[in-house]
Amino acid sequence: MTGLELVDRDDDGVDRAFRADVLAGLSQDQKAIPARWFYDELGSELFEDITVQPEYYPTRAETEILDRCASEFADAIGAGQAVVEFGSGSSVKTPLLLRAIQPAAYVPLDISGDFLRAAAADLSAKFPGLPVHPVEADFMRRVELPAEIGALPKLGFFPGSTIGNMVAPTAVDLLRNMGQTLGTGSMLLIGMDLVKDAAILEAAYDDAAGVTAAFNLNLAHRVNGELGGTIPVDQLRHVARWNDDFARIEMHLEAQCDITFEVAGQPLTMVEGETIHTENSHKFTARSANMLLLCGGWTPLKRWTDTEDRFSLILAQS
Ligand code: AVI
Repeated sequence: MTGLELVDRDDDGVDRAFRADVLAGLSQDQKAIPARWFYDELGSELFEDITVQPEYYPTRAETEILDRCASEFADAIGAGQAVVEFGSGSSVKTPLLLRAIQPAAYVPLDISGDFLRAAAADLSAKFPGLPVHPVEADFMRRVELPAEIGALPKLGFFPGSTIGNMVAPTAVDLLRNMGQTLGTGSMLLIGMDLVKDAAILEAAYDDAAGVTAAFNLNLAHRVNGELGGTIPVDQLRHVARWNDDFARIEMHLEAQCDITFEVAGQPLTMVEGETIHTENSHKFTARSANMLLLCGGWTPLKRWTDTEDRFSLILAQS
């Protein structure tokens, strides 16, 4: 998710939005950097690696649902839909859905042209007769869909529980924008990870192989590499903790001693134990998921979970 084509860079090639987010976030009492900045090339590779770690169950659980409940998806959704995927499809999940429901067209939507073209080519090869219309756009906003799919019924597909990485107002805005993009009467199939034992959740975000730690620390390396930062990365440690009040896993980078550094010429300090908050991953109950969807203008129709009740896929209508 490098988003090369839509990036606004200054004369030195620095991504202006990245610098603004990092400088604003590091000047707060609780230092923070938005999670969207994890996904440079290395961060995207590390994320792919996270999804196959034994402790990280969401990808396997969601894939299991798509595989096991294929005929139920077909019954609930019906054939002939234009499937609009928010974020380019991964190699496994999207084909499972497309095979299950036999759509009339597939529209991958992503801010990164590179990811988009790769996903579109991959899907075209797997489904030779299926019209594929990639759209390069920021799916957090309302998007104009290709004219070719204008007359078709629409199914939005938003797997992975990426909605969980947003605080409630942002999630509601996104759901409302998805409704506007897809139109009244359209459907949405959305992945939402479930609340469970804190130990299972914390392990999923702090795997024994250290891949999630590397993913988190890569953000500090990225700040150093792209914003002339001098963060002593080896003095930060990855922390993943369950916040029960907000039903979310939080990832932080914690200073192991007092440190001073610069970012884009700005002097900064952290005392021992102070953290940079880098990600929220909200977990849902059936009720809280329904509530969020309703706030976003979607009526839940049906819900599937994996055999161990770890993850849910919800079908909703606008
Ligand atoms: C992309 N997103 C749904 C992942 C999650 O589980 O919240 C990101 C992630 N962060 C650490 N591990 C995975």
